[in-house]
Amino acid sequence: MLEYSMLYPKTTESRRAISLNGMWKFCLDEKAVGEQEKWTEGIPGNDRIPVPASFQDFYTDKDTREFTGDVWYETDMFVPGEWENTQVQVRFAAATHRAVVYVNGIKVTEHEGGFLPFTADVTEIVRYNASNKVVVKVNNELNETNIPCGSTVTLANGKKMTKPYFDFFNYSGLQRSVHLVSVPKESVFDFDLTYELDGVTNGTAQTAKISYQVQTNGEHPVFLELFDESGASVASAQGAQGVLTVSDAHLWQVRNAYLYRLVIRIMDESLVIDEYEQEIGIRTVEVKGTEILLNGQPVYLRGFGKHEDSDIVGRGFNIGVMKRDFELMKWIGANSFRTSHYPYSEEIYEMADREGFLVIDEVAAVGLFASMLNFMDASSGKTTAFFESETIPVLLKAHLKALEEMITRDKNHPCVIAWSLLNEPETTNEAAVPYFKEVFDKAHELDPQKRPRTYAMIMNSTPDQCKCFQFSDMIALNRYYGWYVCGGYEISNAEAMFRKEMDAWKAKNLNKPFLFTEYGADTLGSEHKLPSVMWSQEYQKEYLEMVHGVFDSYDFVKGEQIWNFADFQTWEGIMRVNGNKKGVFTRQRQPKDAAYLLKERWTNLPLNFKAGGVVQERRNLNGKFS
Ligand code: BDP
Repeated sequence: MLEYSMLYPKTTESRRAISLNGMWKFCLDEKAVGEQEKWTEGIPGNDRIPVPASFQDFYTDKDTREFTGDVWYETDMFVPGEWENTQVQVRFAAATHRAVVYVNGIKVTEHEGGFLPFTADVTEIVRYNASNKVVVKVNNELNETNIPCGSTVTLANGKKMTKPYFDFFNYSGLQRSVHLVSVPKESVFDFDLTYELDGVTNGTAQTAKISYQVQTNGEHPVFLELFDESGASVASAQGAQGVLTVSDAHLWQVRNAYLYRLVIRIMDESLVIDEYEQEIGIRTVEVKGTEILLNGQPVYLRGFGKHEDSDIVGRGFNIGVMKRDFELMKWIGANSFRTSHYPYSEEIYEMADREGFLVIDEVAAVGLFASMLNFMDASSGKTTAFFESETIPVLLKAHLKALEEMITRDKNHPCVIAWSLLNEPETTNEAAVPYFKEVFDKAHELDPQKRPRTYAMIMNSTPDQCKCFQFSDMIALNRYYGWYVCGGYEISNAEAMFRKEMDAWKAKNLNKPFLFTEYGADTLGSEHKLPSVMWSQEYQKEYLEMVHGVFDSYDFVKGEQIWNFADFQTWEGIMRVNGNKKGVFTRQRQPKDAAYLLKERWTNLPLNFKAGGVVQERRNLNGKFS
């Protein structure tokens, strides 16, 4: 069990949450002297930087952008006097990739892993009704013992540099919100919900049973109450575990969400000791044969692999960009996305709950293939014996901990319909098998709803080579036939190879749904060419017509999430033109030509496309239809 609650900070009758977002003091620790020079009590200089944000893209010099090592942040926080006798915490929604936190010069916590929340209990350390100093040392080095994997090298000039085994810029810092929190001494720590529906018709269930379990740190009784969208109370229950029964329940549906408000209270007679509330959606999710079922109805996923990435703030949570992204996803007819390649900011899941998007929630286990060009290398047969390395046990420990943090944080979001436990690991070697077993078993054990588990499979994880696909409840393929393999005028060969692989999967008769979690072609928003060449907007469309035709030929393919929603920053190199350009939208969130082609297809595909294993009569949805 985790030492800290993963519940999102909220102000309620018993709780207080004060945002510490804003301008923080900031400095780089170029000589790694911070502790020695007592920066723990206050950092040098007078530079200020926004939190939340990645620190990299504000500055005009390259050494700062590429800085690898420790960076320090500092702010002052006023702790109200009336908070004495409560638990006082500082809560970081993320610190990438690891952090040590000091309050008034005293170390209060440290955390490894850059995309999940952690909390420092500062009850005994803070001065009440007074100002207190928070100092955070954040380190952004990459290694093979933490996720995401990569390495850190030292250049001839003595400066350090990261070499990610993944294709996105190593943005870092305090990229998500920070809160000062007061929670009663006796409080709600965690809760689980599972759903059972009876008599489902047209988005309602005659009866919905919500089995719950609430974890508190005290003995007082627990009460639950559920309110509908009009504010009416529709169910209540007493006890730390039990069942809430809702009659004529509105179901949470794809792009048609209905959210109930769950209020959990710990009571002492008529006195509220603690109160926590969260919006929840009533829905079930399961995989049956080759179907993905939501509320028992088959769904076909259409959408994106995304990134948290935008101009200036990098991977920093940007509420405006979040809004724009959801509007674009709605415009284009998407209904889902994968949080490639790390769990996203909590606000994004709240928005997906509200907008009815289906989310495949991915832990940051990317780069488990020791290559900076794994997308190329895997296509050419390179192997790196990754899972044979002696550091694997340490990596596995970090991976399992991140998994526990992610599932605990996200399990009550209706939008989360599946867990992605790795992205593009090297699975051509038996050594991967025991590692996978631990990770997949752990996810099952941690998730009260037992949602489907998957991992995104790299090009050389083919039916004859891959040793691990049996672990997935849904097979998720990342495929680049027509881009890394046989691009341009060779696209007809690409299609033949793609179909050959799909035929081999079909022959295996796995009786599981298949998803494409990645496919795409780099495209420069500036380039047009008739006839097409690779990188032109025309080629991106021709490529999509080819892959859509392949998808539509196989009735077990139950979803398509194109790579990528928008262009995004990567490390620099000959394979990338100021970033990865596979976006359907530019980094500034404007459409490329392919966006209109996708809109035409996705707004016409029925939600239950291919339901019942029948390839339905296909209209011209821009694939090559037979
Ligand atoms: C896959 C990765 C993804 C890359 C993509 C690409 O999962 O992170 O950005 O390919 O090459 O290898 O564009």
